[in-house]
Amino acid sequence: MKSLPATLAVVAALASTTCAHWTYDRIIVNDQVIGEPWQYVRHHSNGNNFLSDVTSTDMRCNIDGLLSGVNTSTYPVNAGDRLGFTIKDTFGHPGPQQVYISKAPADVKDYDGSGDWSKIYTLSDCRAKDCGTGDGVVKWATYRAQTFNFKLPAELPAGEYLLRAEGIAIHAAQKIKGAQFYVACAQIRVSSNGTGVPGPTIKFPGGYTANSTGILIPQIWSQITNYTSPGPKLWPEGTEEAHVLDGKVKQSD
Ligand SMILES: *[C@@H]1O[C@H](CO)[C@@H](O)[C@H](O)[C@H]1NC(C)=O
Ligand SMILES: *[C@@H]1O[C@H](CO)[C@@H](O)[C@H](O)[C@H]1NC(C)=O
Ligand SMILES: *[C@@H]1O[C@H](CO)[C@@H](O)[C@H](O)[C@H]1NC(C)=O
Ligand SMILES: *[C@@H]1O[C@H](CO)[C@@H](O)[C@H](O)[C@H]1NC(C)=O
Ligand SMILES: [Cu+2]
Repeated sequence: MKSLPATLAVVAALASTTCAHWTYDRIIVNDQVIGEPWQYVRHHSNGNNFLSDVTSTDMRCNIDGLLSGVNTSTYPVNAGDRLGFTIKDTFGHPGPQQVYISKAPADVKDYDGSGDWSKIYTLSDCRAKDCGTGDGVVKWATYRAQTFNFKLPAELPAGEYLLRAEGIAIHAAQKIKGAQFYVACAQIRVSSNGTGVPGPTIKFPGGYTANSTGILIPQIWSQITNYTSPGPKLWPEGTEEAHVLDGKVKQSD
């Protein structure tokens, strides 16, 4: 430990505490934090705890997240809007942030997330100047994030959707089931003239395995020099992973 650079030592210390856990309880629309906690995000019963079994249906919207849709409101947005989530309390472990979307066949309140999911956002390693340089190991753009924003693709067709935030902590990912998944689903009603076909898609469970790239990582997390996130390619085709946190929110009301 003593020989580690100071910044790495801080990250290492944080990785070993249990107060570093989180969940997602509100959405952000065009920089405005919307509503009350759990008003538009399905209130799961897992608190700030993580999931580790990628074969469980809990991977969709967390524990009890498939039941709580009836008690969750659906927020109207436009395709192309800037969306985001608030992180309760802090993204306190090393790893990426991802967002998936899945269209409900009818009212999203009743949707069990068993359909197709496409990935529309990944925030991964940090390549900005303020992440430091030097030893080449991965630094995380998610480090201590409390909010993050991304674009809802303009090509997304109109309809009701589950919008699934997924943070992955990799500090114990050298073992099977060591990766930690922090998951919550918002309900949105999308107005759009878009005619895109989201894909490639995966299912939850099914799309991830315990030994997928980015989930089982043989090397110790603090020494990896690159990171490949699990899941399908980002949609729309050609979308690149983000490497800089966009945590902007308006401070008014
Ligand atoms: C939904 O809300 C009703 C009324 O408050 C409550 O009785 C019920 O248990 C809730 N259901 C879930 C799944 O949270
Ligand atoms: C759809 O197209 C109409 C007509 O061009 C436009 O008025 C409307 O704002 C568009 N809706 C969205 C959500 O982009
Ligand atoms: C990945 O895990 C599955 C099931 O746990 C196993 O069947 C498969 O052989 C593993 N693949 C590799 C490359 O280790
Ligand atoms: C780093 O890249 C290599 C080559 O593409 C890949 O095999 C390996 O899984 C990556 N490491 C991580 C931690 O994603
Ligand atoms: Cu932890």
